[in-house]
Amino acid sequence: MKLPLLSIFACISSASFASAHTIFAQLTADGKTYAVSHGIRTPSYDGPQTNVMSNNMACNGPPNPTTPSDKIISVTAGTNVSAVWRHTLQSGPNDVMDPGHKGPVMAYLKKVTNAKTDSGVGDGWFKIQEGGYSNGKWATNTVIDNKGNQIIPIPKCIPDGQYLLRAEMVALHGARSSGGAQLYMECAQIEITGGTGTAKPKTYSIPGVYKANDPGLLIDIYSMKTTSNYVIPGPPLFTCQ
Ligand SMILES: [Cu+2]
Repeated sequence: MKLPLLSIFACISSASFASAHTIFAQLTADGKTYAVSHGIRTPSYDGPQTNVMSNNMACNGPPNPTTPSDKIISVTAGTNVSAVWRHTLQSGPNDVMDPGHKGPVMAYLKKVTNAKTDSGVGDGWFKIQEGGYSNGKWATNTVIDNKGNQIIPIPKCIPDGQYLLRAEMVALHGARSSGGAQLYMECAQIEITGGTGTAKPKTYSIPGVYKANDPGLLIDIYSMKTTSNYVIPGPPLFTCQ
């Protein structure tokens, strides 16, 4: 008698998670909030990537095919931008993601020649923002509480030019088994001005920054305590000196 009941419960709970994924839908930069999908390669389906070795780790893609954008958003170096996350492209600020989706939040930049056409796949990425777990609260829940806004400081010391801005949220509710982490990411096409260009960030490849068995991706979050230490996946955070 117990097995069918458990199966039914598993179906219901995974269905509720499936309906509660998320998309980096729009960008706020230099005080302006752009329209949904303006300058961002958004998918119509809000599903995750789960294979960290896939090229679709860079800027999303099948099974969540993205739509190209012919827009580039101008961003001033040394300011904060906000990646705005929504459950779907039609959702509002109170529907960001199921709060049961708990995990780290990160942002990366890649300098490119043409932000409209560069696939993002391969070397060139550096991490400019990250949040993990502190005092019992996950960075994803901070974004949800902040109406979907992921605040990302754009370094002052990098060179001007076109970049891809990759914002990412990771949900670890299924991460007890390898490949169970759900990674959500989209790439915005931006042009940075006002940078000093004094720094040359060390860069990394996507795919490549994550391994399926990274301690931050293969983890039972339900066994964690308020004081538990959590290791954010990916390369070290780049900061200006
Ligand atoms: Cu989900």
